[in-house]
Amino acid sequence: MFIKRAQDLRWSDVTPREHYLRRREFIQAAAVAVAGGVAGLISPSEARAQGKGPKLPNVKKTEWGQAEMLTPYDAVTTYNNFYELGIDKDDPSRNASSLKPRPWTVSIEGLVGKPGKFPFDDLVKPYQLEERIYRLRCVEGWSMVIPWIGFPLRDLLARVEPMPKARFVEFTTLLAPTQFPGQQSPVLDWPYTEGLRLDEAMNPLTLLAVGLYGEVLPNQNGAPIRLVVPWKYGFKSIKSIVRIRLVERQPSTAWEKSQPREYGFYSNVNPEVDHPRWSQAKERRIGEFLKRPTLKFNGYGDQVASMYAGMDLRKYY
Ligand SMILES: Nc1nc2c(c(=O)[nH]1)N[C@H]1C(S)=C(S)[C@@H](COP(=O)(O)O)O[C@H]1N2
Ligand SMILES: [Mo]
Repeated sequence: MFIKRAQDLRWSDVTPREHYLRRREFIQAAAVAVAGGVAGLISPSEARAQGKGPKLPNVKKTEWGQAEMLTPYDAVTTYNNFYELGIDKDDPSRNASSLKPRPWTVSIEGLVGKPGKFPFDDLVKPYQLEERIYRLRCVEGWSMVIPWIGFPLRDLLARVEPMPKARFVEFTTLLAPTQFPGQQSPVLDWPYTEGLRLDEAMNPLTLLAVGLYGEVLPNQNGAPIRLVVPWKYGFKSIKSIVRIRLVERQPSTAWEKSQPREYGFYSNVNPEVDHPRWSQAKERRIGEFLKRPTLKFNGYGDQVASMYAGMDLRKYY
């Protein structure tokens, strides 16, 4: 999101760096598209064979996204935003092995009847893993279609019994500068944090992902467990989660702290509300050449729009 600058730099100082980065990203995106083949995109039936890592057993197929063409595995796993592993798109895959996703513990705390520190396997064991093909729209103006594997966050929340006072959920990424070289520079106020309103967290679309393309989640995609909130800009889908806390007040988020005018708490995909520095009306689907129009709520309005009835989405961006 082009924020790799010292606090004291002025607008005029950073513009050339941004142009440079955007050009670089375009070139990288084009290279990824070529690597994915002429058409760039693949059908769900072609997709199963794509993964290269350990397979996840007993995954239930679902109807989600079956009509979509998928972004090739190589693009999904080499064109990433994961600032803990570096700020360029190819850094996370290059630096992926520095992250140790096992053993891993997720602490669930705050306003819940049954808090606990859950070793990864215990956390996941009760749930039937399912595959859901979701669109992911990055605030930078590109998008992908990814076959995620996971389970609804609401099932985990039900298990820990939220108290009536709980209104928001805060998520935190692992803080470990030895595993995450990016945390050795103050690019963001580490650890990365994100938040959802409780009804957003309980929405059936909101997924905790532990895999993609039939395999265990690659480190660069947020191993071992990350959020996927498909109607919001990609940065809400926080990676490598170690803490989930239920709270009464709206939590602050890493991007809001960094650039409050640019990145709000809600960050619903919305072509009608531009980013202060660029339009959000269109997007480039990685693997395609022409831009396509961006859909409100990333096309998931039927499932989520009612949560925002009566809210001014320009104010609550
Ligand atoms: N902890 C953490 N989570 C993160 C990020 C990050 O830098 N750190 N980047 C976000 C952004 S901007 C996007 S677009 C998505 C990208 O997910 P992907 O690499 O799996 O496609 O992850 C999001 N989650
Ligand atoms: Mo993003």
